[in-house]
Order: sequence, then structure tokens, then C-alpha cells
Amino acid sequence: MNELRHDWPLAEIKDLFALPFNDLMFKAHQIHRANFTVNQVQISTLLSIKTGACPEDCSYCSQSARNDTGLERERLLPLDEVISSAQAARDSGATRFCMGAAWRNPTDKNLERVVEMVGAVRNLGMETCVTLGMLTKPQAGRLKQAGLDYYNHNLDTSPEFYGNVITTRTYQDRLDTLEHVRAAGINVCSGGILGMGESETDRARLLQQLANLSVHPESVPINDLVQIKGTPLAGIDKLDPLDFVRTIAVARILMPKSYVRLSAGRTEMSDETQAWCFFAGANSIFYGDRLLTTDNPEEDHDMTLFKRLGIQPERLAEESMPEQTSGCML
Ligand code: SAM
Ligand code: DTB
Ligand code: SF4
Repeated sequence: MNELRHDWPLAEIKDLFALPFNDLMFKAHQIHRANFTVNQVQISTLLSIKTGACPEDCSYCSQSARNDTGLERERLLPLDEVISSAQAARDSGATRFCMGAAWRNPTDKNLERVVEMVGAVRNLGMETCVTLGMLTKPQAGRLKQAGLDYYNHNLDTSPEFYGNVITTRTYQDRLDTLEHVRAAGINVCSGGILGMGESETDRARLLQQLANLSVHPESVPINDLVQIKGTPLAGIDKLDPLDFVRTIAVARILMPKSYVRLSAGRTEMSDETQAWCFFAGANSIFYGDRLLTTDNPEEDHDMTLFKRLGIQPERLAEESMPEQTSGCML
């Protein structure tokens, strides 16, 4: 049950999706219990450090310059603003701080600004994650040197459906960036978005791509599309919530030791669907009332949900924590 596989054939993954719901839940939950402390969920907080005017054409995104979403463009945030946001996130109980920039790729000059941010957030005793678009090999090395813990770069969907969603960079570009991150020794955070009009086979193919990487991503964010007015995907049919839960379960079975993050889309998701996601093996969330440019559930709501479900937020190991100044509210 604990064996990590990297040779998943599509047919086997599709068979998992086709299981009766209860059988799939049972299987995924057993694998979850065998690999993780149950009833514990890792919490990360997001901050958009550079917002809008992105040259890419991702058809789900509020930040693409091609999408008329009315989003106000912002320059790269000053260091002190990043530090105060990270401090607030830490004081609310987040253990990881994820900084996102609306870039196709960072310039070396901007990367140095991010390097400073990573250092400052690490000094607060938090894990660090950044998502800055495509990276070259030397840039990944520079981030590793800065002490970055995770790099987020999503495959987003299947190779076959990808061209319907993004045309300004290829699937291979994304795989190359993941390879640079892995080779630099940074933990990989990579997942995708559901509810963009893809088929179940596309969802299976996305998970197959992730699970058949030579090392599984340590973190696998599964986003439910947040529909944004002015983007080509606004108004598309919503995914059946049980199909979302199924995808989480299959991710858990394919990548037994990876954190599976129930990511964007929770604001519109019922508490009951989220509860199923946790049962199916999701063990990480974004916490805090903002994602990058859209809303996330209020902290109070999440705290209440955790209490109702008997879930505890995961804490960092003692030795990686510097002296804490204030208590966590969770
Ligand atoms: N610009 C960088 C990039 O795309 O690599 C980093 C930031 S980008 C916003 C990070 C990820 O957020 C995307 O790859 C996508 O998976 C997710 N995302 C963006 N907009 C979303 C939306 N409206 N709904 C769900 N997920 C979304
Ligand atoms: C990920 O997979 N989801 C996050 C994070 N990685 C960077 C982003 C979600 C963005 C949701 C839409 C928005 O707030 O702009
Ligand atoms: Fe730009 Fe990232 Fe949005 Fe694509 S997902 S438009 S690359 S910010």
C-alpha cells in the first residue's frame, strides 16, 4: 500500500474514477491513513506580490492582460508589506507563506527582490513557496540558494486539453520548469484546475502526468475553477462536486505521500463537499480570506469547519520554529 509508483497506465486511473463512490472513498481514505496523521491539515496563506497585466493568455485568469476583468494592476510589493502580511498569516496559524507573481517568467532583477522576500519570510519561521511563472535552471538554483522550500507551477490540465486553455506557453515549457525546480532540490508544488470544461479522461491524464513524474510533487494543489467575469471561461458549466471529490481521491491513491491541497474554489463549495475532500485524502488548504485576486472563505468559517470535523491545523516541527511572539488563533 505504501509503494510509490510512477508507471500508472491511463486505463488503471480511469478504472479508479469509474469505481462506485463508496469504494473509491474507502480505498483513498485507507491510503491516506496509512501515510499521514489523520485529522491534520496543513495550512498555507497566499499573497499576490505582483498583480495583473500578465502577458500570458490563460483563459481562467483574472490577471491576463488579454482578459478584461477590471483588475487593478499593481507593481511588485515592497518588502515591508510582504513581511507584515506573512507575520499576520503566521499569527493566524499558517505554516507556509506562498507568494505569487503575474509574470510569464521573472527577470533576474525581479528574482533578486523575491530572494529578499524569501529570506525575510524564512526569518519569521515559516515555510516559503513562490510561484513566478517559468524558471531557467540558474534561476531555480538561485531560489534554492535563498532557502526557498517550495515552487508552485501547475500543469493545469491534461496535455490534450491544454491548448484550449493557454496558447502562449506549452505543456513542455511547464514540464521543463518543474524539472529545473526538482533538479535544484526545491520541493515541487504542482497540480491543476478542474471545471474548465475538461472531460474525466482529461482529469485522469492530468493526474497521470503528475504521478508519473520521476518524483511525485510534494504538494498537489487541486483547484476548482473560480469563474471570473471577463475571462473566456466565465459562465461555463460547474463541475459536479462529487467529481471534484473523486479527483481528490484518485490523486491521493496515485500519490500516497504527497500533500493534496484543496485549493481555489472553496468559497463556492459546501462544507459537506469539503468534508468529503478531507475524507478522500485532501490534507492541505489555502487559509486566509484572500487567494491571489479572489476571495477565499473567512478564517472564522474555516476554524468552525475544522472544529465541526475534528481537524487540527498541522504545526511545524519545533526545531524549525524560531521564537514565536504571539499565539495562533486556530
Ligand atoms: N503567473 C504564474 C503562473 O501562472 O505560473 C503564477 C501565478 S498563477 C495565478 C498560479 C496558478 O493559479 C495557475 O497555474 C492556476 O492553476 C491557478 N489559478 C489561476 N487563476 C485561477 C482561477 N480563476 N481558478 C482556479 N485556479 C486558478
Ligand atoms: C494554486 O494552485 N492555486 C493558487 C496558487 N496555486 C498560486 C492560486 C489560485 C488563484 C485563484 C484565483 C485568484 O485568486 O486570482
Ligand atoms: Fe499570468 Fe499566471 Fe494568470 Fe497565466 S495564470 S495569466 S501566467 S498570472
